[in-house]
Amino acid sequence: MSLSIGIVGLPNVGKSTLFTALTKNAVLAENYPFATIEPNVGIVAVPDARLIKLAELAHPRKIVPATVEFVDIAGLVKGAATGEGLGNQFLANIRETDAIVEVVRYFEDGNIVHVDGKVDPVSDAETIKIELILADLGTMEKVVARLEKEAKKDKARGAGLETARKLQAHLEAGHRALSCKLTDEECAQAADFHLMTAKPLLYVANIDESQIGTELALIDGQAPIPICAKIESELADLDADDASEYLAELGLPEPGLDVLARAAYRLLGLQSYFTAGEPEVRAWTIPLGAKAPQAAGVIHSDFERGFIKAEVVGYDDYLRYGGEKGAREAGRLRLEGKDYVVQDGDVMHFKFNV
Ligand SMILES: Nc1nc2c(ncn2[C@@H]2O[C@H](COP(=O)(O)OP(=O)(O)OP(=O)(O)O)[C@@H](O)[C@H]2O)c(=O)[nH]1
Ligand SMILES: [Mg+2]
Repeated sequence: MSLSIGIVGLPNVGKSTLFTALTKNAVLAENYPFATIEPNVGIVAVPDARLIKLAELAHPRKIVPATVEFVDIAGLVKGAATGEGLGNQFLANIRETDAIVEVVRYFEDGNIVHVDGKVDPVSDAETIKIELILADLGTMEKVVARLEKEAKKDKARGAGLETARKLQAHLEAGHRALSCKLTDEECAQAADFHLMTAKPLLYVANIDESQIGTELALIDGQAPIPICAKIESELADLDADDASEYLAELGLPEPGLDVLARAAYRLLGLQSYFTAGEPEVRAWTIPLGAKAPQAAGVIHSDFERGFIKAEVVGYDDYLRYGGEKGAREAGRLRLEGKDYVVQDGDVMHFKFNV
């Protein structure tokens, strides 16, 4: 499962600064060096300290973290949906991402122009919300026209038309598609429309050093994740020791990027399980509630198709008994079948037959 996140926001709020910090961040990333697909697409390792602990016991040749793809686009401005600025043409680049991170400017800096003349997070977020809704309305206009045509020829093919109209009305009322109540079937149809406002959204408050530790007001009912993009990009240039010293100086327990990665996982209802052996210790991304065969399928579809059983050691047991061998001897290695609901941090081996 390749998880992808689009970065949006007004111009000059620090999107590219955050993107650069994310993609420079070398934590565990040697197996995924900043993989540039296009200049604005970066593959980022998901920081997970558990990988290091597992590696201390399994002595693998390499460590492979889970990854997230970030896509940076140009800033959106008021009127983007009707052709103002550059941003709107780049929205297409993030149409197929799984989630959106919206960078909102909190930092004050007279040298950095704010497009609307003053720093106002709530109003800025409202501007972006409106532009994204307008972009979605543009999409829906085309979708509805197409489905109407198809429905005329063949009723069954117009099945999504009602859903499309429902979403259109919801967007016209000024709401995000995400808040539209849909049945499972309607949801499946709506997925084809690739609406921006149907994606889960995280706000990142790009703050000043002086704002570290201050409480931030909610944006549209959500707590923003405070990140000092400028500091993060400086941190990314330091080696591990210097970075932790710098963090301590600033009074930060961990880099903001780690907080962001975790928040994104939570937002999307994801978790990790691990495989640990001599070739590699590796994190795999699965949805919360995934069963063993689905987890196996993330490694290879054959593993899912021919799933027989899984050998599972809980993360804590793996550490407590010094690895797989110890856990097995202590009777803490379980055999689980196809209905097993995988737990975050499980260390797993799959038996399969194809
Ligand atoms: N003082 C201060 N400046 C910042 C901070 N983050 C970014 N900047 C500066 O703000 C300017 C714009 O940052 P970018 O990251 O390019 O902004 P952007 O959102 O990508 O802008 P567009 O791509 O034009 O939409 C740059 O000069 C950054 O150095 C911050 O936390 N504090
Ligand atoms: Mg930029």
